[in-house]
Amino acid sequence: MSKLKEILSKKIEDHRPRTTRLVKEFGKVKIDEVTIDQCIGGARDIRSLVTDISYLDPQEGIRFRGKTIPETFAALPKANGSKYPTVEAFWFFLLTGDVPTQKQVDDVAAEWKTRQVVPTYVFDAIRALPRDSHPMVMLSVALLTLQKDSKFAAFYGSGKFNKMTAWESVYEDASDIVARIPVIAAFIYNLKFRGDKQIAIDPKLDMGANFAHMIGQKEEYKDVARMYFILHSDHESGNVSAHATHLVHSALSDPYYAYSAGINGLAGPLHGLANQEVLDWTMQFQEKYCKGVEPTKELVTKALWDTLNAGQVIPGYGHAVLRKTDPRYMSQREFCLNTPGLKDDPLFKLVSMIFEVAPGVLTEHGKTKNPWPNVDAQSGVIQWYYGLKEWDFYTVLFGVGRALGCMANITWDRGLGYAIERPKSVTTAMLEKWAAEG
Ligand code: NMX
Ligand code: MLT
Repeated sequence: MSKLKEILSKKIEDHRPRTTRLVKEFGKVKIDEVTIDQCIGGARDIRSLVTDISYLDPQEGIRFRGKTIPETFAALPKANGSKYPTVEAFWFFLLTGDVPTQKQVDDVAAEWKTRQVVPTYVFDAIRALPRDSHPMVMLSVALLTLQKDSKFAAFYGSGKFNKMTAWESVYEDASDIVARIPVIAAFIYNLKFRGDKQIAIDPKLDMGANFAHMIGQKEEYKDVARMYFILHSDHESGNVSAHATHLVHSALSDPYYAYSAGINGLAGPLHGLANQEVLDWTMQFQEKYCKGVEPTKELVTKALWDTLNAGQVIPGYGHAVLRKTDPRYMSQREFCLNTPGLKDDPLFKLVSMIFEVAPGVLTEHGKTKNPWPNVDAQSGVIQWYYGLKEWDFYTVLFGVGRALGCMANITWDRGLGYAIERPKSVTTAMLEKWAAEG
């Protein structure tokens, strides 16, 4: 058993009595009530999921294991010669809640090296798809292709299945997925956008650095990858990708089925695909409004109103929970401001101008509860600057990062024996009856 798994085993053992006690002694304590608009309106704000991996405060934004983004970056051991932590260090932290020592990070890195080799049949399956398939389809199919070797599914089918130890095989699949997904993503990128020029894994590199290497990127991109994967990892468990993963796994579908479902949800334009939509919107703005002229706040304002008046959303703005600027937006903005070249990049300047104007326009428009930017408004511009201009690929990057949160969550779901998820539905006539009764 790996060191990380040993530590996790103890953490799960220690945690179980807390969950058992809450259900047994306090199971009927009310923590929320449900209104008709919540029932029709996407279950917004209903407290009905439990996770200790991350928590999203509407004003403050995300905390991973109790730490804000700057606290997380400051606390974790850094990659060699970098200001950013390795993804391996972050994985240890997400799973256990402990800041790892360098030795513990090295152990995770060594464990991932043994897991990261992707079987050839996965690449064959991706190649068999029409080449104009969306990269998210390729990623989802790749995960399903790996399902046949699921250790959780094998354990379930072994006749020795046991609820207390089931998490151990989820951990195995989850670790395989987080170690392999950057390799699969790099393969998809190279296949679709680099004329199938594939680059072999460099076993000396940490996960973020190896991803940069495998897609033929320059040295500076290594930090972009580390930062990006960590920032996109988790956003508590009600967001579409995490919730879909949790829901599917709650039926004891293995992590491959579960995360493929999560990826399918992430591919939606109101969720992860918004980052490619942001670039699309910005490029269309330049094309349509800035022919031969520099962008101005007036032009941006006009374009925003044209989008809203056409009944469309402004991609990268608004959020179901957040009520202020997403700290993941600010963290990426800070990266841009601290990177010579990027700071003065015309696209970054335009995105910053949109940031100055859009909240006012959205407030005046009066529909959205949150006029501030979310993570997706800032991520594409960084990729673009480093030459990764194929924005169809951006949600795959999101999916590589989100695997960390989703896999940590379902490992704990099994550790704590969470039930199959099955909310109750009602009919419209029932709602009308309760409405009439007041
Ligand atoms: N532009 C225009 N209208 C908006 C926007 C926006 N950015 N955000 C919300 N609204 C509208 C929304 O469509 C709804 O209209 P209607 O009553 O006609 O249905 C109204 O404002 C109320 O919506 P909210 O309660 O503020 O937002 P909700 O929680 O339903 O949705 C999002 C949250 C994120 C889906 C929504 O803000 C949105 O569509 N944003 C643009 C897409 C985006 O950036 N998604 C990425 C989210 C982050 N991620 O990575 O997943
Ligand atoms: C996310 O990172 O999942 C998005 O911000 C959407 C959400 O939290 O609902």
